[in-house]
Amino acid sequence: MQERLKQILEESKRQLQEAASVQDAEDVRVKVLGKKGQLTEILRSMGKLAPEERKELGQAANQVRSEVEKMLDETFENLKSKAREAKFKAEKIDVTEPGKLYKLGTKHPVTITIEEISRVFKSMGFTLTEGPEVETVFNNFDALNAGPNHPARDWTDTFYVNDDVLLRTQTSPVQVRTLMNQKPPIRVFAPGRCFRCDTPDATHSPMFHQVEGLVVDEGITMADLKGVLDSFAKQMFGPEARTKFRPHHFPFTEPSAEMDVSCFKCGGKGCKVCKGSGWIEILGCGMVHPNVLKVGGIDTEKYTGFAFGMGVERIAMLKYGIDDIRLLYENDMRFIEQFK
Ligand code: 2U9
Repeated sequence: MQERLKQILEESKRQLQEAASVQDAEDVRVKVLGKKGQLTEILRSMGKLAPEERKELGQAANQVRSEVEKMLDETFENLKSKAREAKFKAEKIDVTEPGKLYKLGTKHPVTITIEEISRVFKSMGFTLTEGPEVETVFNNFDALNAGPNHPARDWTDTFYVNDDVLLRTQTSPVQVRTLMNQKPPIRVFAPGRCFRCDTPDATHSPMFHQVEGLVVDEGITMADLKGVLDSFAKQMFGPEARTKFRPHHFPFTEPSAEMDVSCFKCGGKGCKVCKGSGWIEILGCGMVHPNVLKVGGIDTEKYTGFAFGMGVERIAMLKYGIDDIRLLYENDMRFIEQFK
């Protein structure tokens, strides 16, 4: 038996020296010390021996077991550290290698313009609001005091989904929703995509963007409208910008006006950009018609309001000197990249 123990020890030693992987060493452990391992069997069979023999053999077997365990520990540690080293070698990172150059995209001029307009109105305490592009005919026309025969309702001007649903022709329905869901004081602006049945040309596109705004509170007058919109023009086009208001007509406002800003190219002397007039039309505005306030259940004796609307593409084209609206939608990177 002593001879067998010696043999197990020698064999384990040799096999562990030859072990090339953690699995090889584990196989040796199972073969010698596992449930049915060579040494385990010997230890188990010792119960049958005479006490004298048992003691002697027990000591020898335990000695072999502790030596095998020690060798196993060393081999495992050794193999694991070798595996770690090999892994580090394989995953070595050359920190001096030049990085990949990723091409950074740029913001679209319409996005830049919406962000600039938004910054100005946010600074004046307006809250950004959004709404669906597919709207009800009620929110887009009826609520805005556009009578049943209003020309804009014509199917040739509007993309109808069915008799009651359409693609919004302006962002006004967003403010209609606000009027119906909120109580004054209201101070919101709504940027977004709009749709009209227009054949594309240098100044028209069937899809375009607007920013509209709405203020409703006690004691709001035309002076508030002029103050806010003059301040907007100065923040958007520079502190030297002047504004003037010309009477106009919209069904949803009364009185209504269009606002011109002094030409930011020539300062008002007259040039190609302002077509010699010194003024550039940039938005429409007015005091909210009482019929529109009533849709939101607002007491028109107590509250008044003003509203405005502007075409984003028009402002972007004026600011960046773009002479054809279609350039904005062609996705030509050589064009887009100029607006960094
Ligand atoms: C509510 C009440 C009033 C929004 C307004 C304009 C004047 C306007 C045009 C500018 C150029 C549209 O893109 S454009 O063709 N818009 O002139 N929009 S006042 O008035 C509202 C909106 C909602 C509830």
